[in-house]
Amino acid sequence: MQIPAQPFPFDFELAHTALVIIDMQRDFVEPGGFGETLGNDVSLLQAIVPACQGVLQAWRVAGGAVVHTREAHAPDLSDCPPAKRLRGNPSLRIGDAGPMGRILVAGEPGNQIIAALTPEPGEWVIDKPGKGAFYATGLHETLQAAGITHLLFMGVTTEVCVQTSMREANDRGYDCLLLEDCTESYFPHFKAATVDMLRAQGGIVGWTAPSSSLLAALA
Ligand code: C5J
Repeated sequence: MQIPAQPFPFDFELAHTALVIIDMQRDFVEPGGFGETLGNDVSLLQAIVPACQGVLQAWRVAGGAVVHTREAHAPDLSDCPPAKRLRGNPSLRIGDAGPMGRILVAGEPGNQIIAALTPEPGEWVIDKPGKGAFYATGLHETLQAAGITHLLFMGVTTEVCVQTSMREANDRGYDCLLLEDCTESYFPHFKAATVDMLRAQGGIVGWTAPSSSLLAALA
């Protein structure tokens, strides 16, 4: 398959490509979670949910592999360095009790993927303690074992966990494409800058394309 993309068309084989959905969990998208404790307007992120849903549905129908990630820490916070927990002045820190349970802790209501994108049996769900999906997760080994060479990214937030994961993937040899309308930031100018820089210099980190290009190829 080939889809129009920037900086040039993106070629991929369905059998060797995974859709990677970064951190579409209640902690970031709904009020009362980690995103809001940092002072952010989470409604900005809710705008991409229909586009993400459309891509996920089409990808499932096509039979492509799906990875869902969650930024999640163990209940004893043994995988949360103090440098992360103590940074800044949030209204609640990681591990504190909030309206959706303990902030950014695995198994809590706020840590679940939003209902619109609930993982289906057979899809990979990766809990990651860092911003990048490849740090301390075993994701690379899982993808290698499945023969995955190409990754399509969507999710939040563009300049933090999405960008970090895409850079990690690029360094590990994956060809990566970011679906522009399926990612969002609490800071729209950060999203715009990230999309620009990922595909600059001949696709130094990867490609970007609107989801309509992928949907047209899958139709
Ligand atoms: C952040 C993320 N923004 N999923 N996490 O802290 O991007």
